[in-house]
Amino acid sequence: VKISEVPTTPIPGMKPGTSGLRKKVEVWQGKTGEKYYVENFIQSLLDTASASNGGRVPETIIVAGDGRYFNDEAIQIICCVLAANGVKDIRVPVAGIMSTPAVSAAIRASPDIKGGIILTASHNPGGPGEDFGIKYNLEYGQPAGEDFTDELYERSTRIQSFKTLEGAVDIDLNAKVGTQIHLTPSSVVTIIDPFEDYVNVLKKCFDFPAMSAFGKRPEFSLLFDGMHGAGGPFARRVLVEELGLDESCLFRCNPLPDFGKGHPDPNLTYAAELVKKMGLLPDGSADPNVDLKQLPTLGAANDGDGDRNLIAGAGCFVTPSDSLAIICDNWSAIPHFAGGPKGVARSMPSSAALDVVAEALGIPCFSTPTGWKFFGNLMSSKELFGKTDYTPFLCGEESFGTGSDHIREKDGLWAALAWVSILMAANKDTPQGQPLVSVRDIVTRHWAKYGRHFYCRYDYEGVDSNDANSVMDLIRSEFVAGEIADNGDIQLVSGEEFSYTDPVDFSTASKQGLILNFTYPNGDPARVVFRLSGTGSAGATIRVYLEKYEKDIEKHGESAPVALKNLANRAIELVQLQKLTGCDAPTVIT
Ligand code: VG1
Ligand code: CO
Repeated sequence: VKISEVPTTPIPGMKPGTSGLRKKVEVWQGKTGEKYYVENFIQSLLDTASASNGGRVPETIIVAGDGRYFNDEAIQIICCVLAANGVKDIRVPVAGIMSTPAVSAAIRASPDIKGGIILTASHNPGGPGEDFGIKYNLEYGQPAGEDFTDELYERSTRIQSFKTLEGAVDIDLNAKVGTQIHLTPSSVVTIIDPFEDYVNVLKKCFDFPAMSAFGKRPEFSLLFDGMHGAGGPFARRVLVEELGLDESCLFRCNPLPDFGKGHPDPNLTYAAELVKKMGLLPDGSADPNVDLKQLPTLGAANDGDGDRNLIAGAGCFVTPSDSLAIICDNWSAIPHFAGGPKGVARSMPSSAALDVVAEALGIPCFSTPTGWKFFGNLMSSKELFGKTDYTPFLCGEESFGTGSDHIREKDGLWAALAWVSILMAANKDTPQGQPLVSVRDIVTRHWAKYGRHFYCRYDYEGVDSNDANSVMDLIRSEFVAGEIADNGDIQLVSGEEFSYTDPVDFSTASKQGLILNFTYPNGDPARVVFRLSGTGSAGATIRVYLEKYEKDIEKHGESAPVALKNLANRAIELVQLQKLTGCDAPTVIT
């Protein structure tokens, strides 16, 4: 094999967003006119990694993907660029597939692994005409921060050549674990076991023998929807092979390049089948015509790369913000949190349900910008910065992301196991043969204790970018910079733009969401947040996050979209969303 240096020209638009770079797969394939898209991006990435490593290319890198269309071809291209640049030890999982949390676990388990290239567009659909993407994780397993991705982007705008191997290279992704393929005399690809490190980490978080015994109780059953993403094989390995649950608990757990033509985003809209199987209507309320006793105790779903989760009980959808707060309140059910979490965090648009639990526990609760990379420093404050240790740490986002410091990514399967643990603890005194304390019981008791944070999100997908920006500009000029004099029924009291200073390394992030604060006639506070998505591949998505606190237990039974309807109407009218974008209704309500 010969290493060649191929001349290339910069390709515009290689700026990673909230989580990696996502584009239509044809763009990555070079079919839209820009040759060498993958090569340009990976060379820029490697140059960035080398620059922060004293000019030396990282010696060991793991390359894995979520199995979406173009996964295998991209792995071959990337391995050639890595080998040609002198990366000595390239690790690729069997079949090229690993969930994002599993990659994070693998990096953490081997101190010699310096980075992880993850081929995924996460919850975006895959297949021809759909999305492909690449994320990069650093040492310690955390997603690369904005300092890294900004530099990568900057390098991509002045790249002149990339290195690769001349001639065809064929890496058999279905070779046995331990197989080595020498790409150059000094670069070798090793096929690794995708599961081992990750399963070991989960075993430390949870009590597997006790969960296995609980799983055998006839009153308990679980339904796990892999949405044909990378999480499926991991669910099989853990739920069936480790915990001994019946095969029938797995639904859509075989990865498919186009996710079975589905949209692998575990929310009320896109996980419609699971939602129905759990006795829920599309708005998340219980279907009155379904007998809840016949349904699974717990339902869970993952996204394309296995880092998101949806949690539901029989006739009970648990919003991600509530799930996070309930896990926090029930920390004693989860061995990883022995002694109690020392810190917790949520993304700013997530509800304040976590905050009230953290306050009761007397622990710090951080509010961060959207995206898991912002939790990394808090979780690693001791190991990387020698500062206050917040571990064990719990964090999450309203976008169906939940996790802890066991790795540095959100973790869909972990969230499902957290709920199995919570159910197990709640039922330690339930006699055999008696109905179990249910997910619904746990949720309603939580609301009774802390009050309910009604929460829901409207997404307006496929909006023209200029129109979306004009909505944001209007909010800025009228409600953040401007004087507010509102006497509406639900009264707008203040507006602000969220910016963040990382408490560990003091880096800053600005323009992270526009917050409108409201007051109901009875004095109850409410909040609406507007943000533009940073994970799309075309056009813009406006996200509208709605939240209202309700102490009165009599009112906790209402469905969230109904309870928040007036607030939504009021906010959407104030910001002239319909007029500026031409959108009459959101494309997703979750
Ligand atoms: C979305 C979510 C955000 C999440 C990100 C990545 O970002 O809102 O909370 O961290 O996706 O999730 P945005 O910018 O589109 O709102 V994943 O599962 O893609 O890694
Ligand atoms: Co994801």
